[in-house]
Amino acid sequence: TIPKVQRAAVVAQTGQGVQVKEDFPVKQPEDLKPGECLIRLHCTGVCHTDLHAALGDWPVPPKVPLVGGHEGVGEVVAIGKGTVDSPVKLGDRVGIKWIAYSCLTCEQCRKGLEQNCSSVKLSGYTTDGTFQQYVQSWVNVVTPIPEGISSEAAASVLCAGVTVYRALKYSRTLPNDWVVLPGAGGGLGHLAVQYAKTMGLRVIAIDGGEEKRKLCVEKLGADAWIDFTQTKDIVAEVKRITGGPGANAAVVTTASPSGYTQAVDYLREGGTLMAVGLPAKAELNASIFFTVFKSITICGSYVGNRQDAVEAVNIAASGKVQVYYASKPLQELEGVYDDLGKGKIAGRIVLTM
Ligand code: 8ID
Ligand code: ZN
Repeated sequence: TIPKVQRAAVVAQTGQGVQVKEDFPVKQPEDLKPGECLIRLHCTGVCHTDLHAALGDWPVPPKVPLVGGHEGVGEVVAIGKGTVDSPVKLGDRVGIKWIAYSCLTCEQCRKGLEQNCSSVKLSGYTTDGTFQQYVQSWVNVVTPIPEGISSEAAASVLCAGVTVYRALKYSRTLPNDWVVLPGAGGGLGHLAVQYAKTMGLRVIAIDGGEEKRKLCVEKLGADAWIDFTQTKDIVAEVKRITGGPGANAAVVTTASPSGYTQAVDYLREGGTLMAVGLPAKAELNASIFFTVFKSITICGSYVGNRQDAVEAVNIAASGKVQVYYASKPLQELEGVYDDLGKGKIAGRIVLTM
């Protein structure tokens, strides 16, 4: 049976913290429209995006009151009456990602850019997300979770994994190429190191501090490490590591603009900069002359579509990518935000319900 109320972490107004409520309403099965479903969540990852949402620091504001969260895994407990041809059934284990809903018929959806659907809904931003025990979703958009991966590990793949997998997929790199990963010790970055290795790339991990160095180099097998808090000339260091010409690509996943500075300068001719991290108010500074003269490509890469999600989850379920996470109860979300803001979390935090 589905309860009428539940535990949820609610942002009443952006910039004013989160309150954990025990009496937040649960969408009832009889209120689901055709195509909608209800998921009982096992757990949810906490992405730096959720902190941006709680702070309201992005140029596009979230809804309020807001239940954040977009890395949820749970099981389907209800499907809206009148739903036809559902790809999932009651009891299936599924994932909730940032793209909560896309129409699948508009121009962008037809092109596979479901992220840019003209009627897109975003989990934990424009529709309530996964920091609650029950979340309403859509049968055509949830990600099936295969056996061979725990719900906790699958959770972080649904945003962090999907996003870096897609960014690497479109980074125009070939096996043995060098990729630079500023933010490598964070939630997105630590998965980027592993997807990159799986794709046969050589990895230069950039982040700060001994814990993140250990994670990137000793646990995940990054080929080289640069501590941005200690290395003065990052461009020279990347060039030295690559034997002179610089890296073939960079996938930047820092939540601060500093991860972007000099990226164009340490790329070799023909290189690609994949912009992923979303600092609140920042401009991308690149020399127009050298962007042209070196034939540099600069791309924005935004989460991924359903196929990217299936591919990223399947690679993780095959054991090639491991999520390094610590579990905490949902009630500790506020403290997790503090740590994320200070850059203190190596890997991911996964909240249990
Ligand atoms: O679709 C997208 N493009 C997408 C999807 C998901 C998340 C974008 N994001 C965005 C988030 O909104 C956030 O702005 O990516 C950014 C990173 O998210 P995250 O991985 O969840 O954050 P984190 O765990 O805090 O990791 C960030 C890492 O960057 C390091 C920090 O030490 C941390 O490990 N870092 C920073 I801050 N400045 C750095 C610098 N100058 C740096 N590493 C290297 N050089
Ligand atoms: Zn995210």
